Amino acid sequence: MIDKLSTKNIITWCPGCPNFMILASVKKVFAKLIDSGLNQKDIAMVTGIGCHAKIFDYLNVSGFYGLHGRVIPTCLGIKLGNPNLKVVGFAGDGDTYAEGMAHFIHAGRYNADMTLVVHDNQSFSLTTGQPTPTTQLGYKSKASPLGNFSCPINPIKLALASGVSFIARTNARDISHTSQILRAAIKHKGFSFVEIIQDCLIFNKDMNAKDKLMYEVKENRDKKTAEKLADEWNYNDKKGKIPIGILYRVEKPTLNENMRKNDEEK
Ligand SMILES: Cc1ncc(C[n+]2csc(CCOP(=O)(O)OP(=O)(O)O)c2C)c(N)n1
Ligand code: SF4
Repeated sequence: MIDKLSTKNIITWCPGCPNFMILASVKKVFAKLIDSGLNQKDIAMVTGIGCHAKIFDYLNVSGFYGLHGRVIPTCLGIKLGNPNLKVVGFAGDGDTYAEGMAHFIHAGRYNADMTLVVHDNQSFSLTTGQPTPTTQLGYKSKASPLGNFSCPINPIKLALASGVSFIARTNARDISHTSQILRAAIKHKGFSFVEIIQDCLIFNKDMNAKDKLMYEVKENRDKKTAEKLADEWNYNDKKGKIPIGILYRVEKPTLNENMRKNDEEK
């Protein structure tokens, strides 16, 4: 099955880039879903623009190679147009938390049944390493020669505040754990957000190699515990612990269910 998900396109990620591991995890999950009865044609993928987005060229899945910052609204449009599709968006941290930030917040409120996978390398890598909203203070690049002046945001806390119903974090290098979490995210009824910590081997290398800080948590359904887990790492340094796994999950009506209900009540 995995072979049917591959394309003949030449992969242009830098050798050793953890995006290769993310691609392997996604193929594993899609292959399992298809083996258990999902039609390959019923998966729709959306990407932004960035190194992460090249995954579109390497996966034999229908979809939309979208605009930078617009992964979420594109996914939403596809889901509203055909609620039977499994819609999965792949975005960068620059993509999601800079130009796409408003969409991320509203996605939590809407709770459409779709999945957002953020390849977080704390850098705008395709455009040669400018700081993104998750880049650490002081990071020097061509675009920030005096060092980054702004504190990073914490996307897990933001997702909690926005009402996201499934929030998870994984390590790109751990294919087995990442594919397990992605599978749970895709099966979740509602908006699922998976942040994949993905080192960039070329830009913002100071933030790489955090594997030793990471530890797996059991699926958590308690909001207060989720807030504590979110606070354990601030994206600004390589201190503290970095919890990975399903950090928060709650069941609530999806956008399509709410729309149907309002329609029936008319
Ligand atoms: C609407 C729009 N804004 C900005 C750009 C320029 N742009 C293309 S890729 C990119 C950086 C991507 O960074 P990120 O989303 O973090 O992904 P990465 O390359 O790190 O995977 C930017 C700013 C664009 N192509 N289109
Ligand atoms: S620039 Fe960074 S994120 Fe992009 S392919 Fe190379 S290693 Fe991967």
